[in-house]
Amino acid sequence: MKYMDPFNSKFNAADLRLKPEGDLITRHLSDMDDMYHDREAADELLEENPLIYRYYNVEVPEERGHLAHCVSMVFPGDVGGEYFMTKGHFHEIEDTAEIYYTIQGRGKMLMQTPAPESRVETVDMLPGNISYVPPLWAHRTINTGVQPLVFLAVYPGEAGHEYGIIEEKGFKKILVEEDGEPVLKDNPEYPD
Ligand code: PAN
Ligand code: ZN
Repeated sequence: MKYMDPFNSKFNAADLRLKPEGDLITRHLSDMDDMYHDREAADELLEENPLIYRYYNVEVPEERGHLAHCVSMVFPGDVGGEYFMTKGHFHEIEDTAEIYYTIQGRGKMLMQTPAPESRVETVDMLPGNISYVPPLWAHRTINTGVQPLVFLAVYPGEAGHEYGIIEEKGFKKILVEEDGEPVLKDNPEYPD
């Protein structure tokens, strides 16, 4: 392994930007509209095509020994009652874990084990919470609040991201707002 020089990144809470910016990824509704279960509501909101989330990947080599890290922010909003959320993924190298540290906002992380068990758990994401994603669990971040949900994530450099399974099947549960509260419900489209 080669030496790499130590460095800082700085997150500015006032403008929600990271410096140096690294690799900035933005996800608008059009990047994930078929992940929401209310097709009509998604189509209506597509005219506006809101920014759902963005994340800054600090540039470190994607290899074993390094710790990839990134600051993400999921904006507040919903599609037919289903909160704005990340796409969600498994790690390509399945036995790699991850730590999320919530900086600001309010939300939940939805996690699920691989089929056929497909066991679902959620943990609260509140400022100061350190959330552990154990190896094997798919994870999606959901903003249930009115401010951007901002968090730092740290994971092994070699982990990689597998989006296909979630794109195809979704999660077994969805998080929707009912009477102003988040309620976890069965995903009606989840295959048996
Ligand atoms: C996070 C996520 C980030 C964006 O850094 O990659 O929040 O979510 P999606 O990758 O699901 O679009 C992470 O879990 N990295 O492994
Ligand atoms: Zn991850």
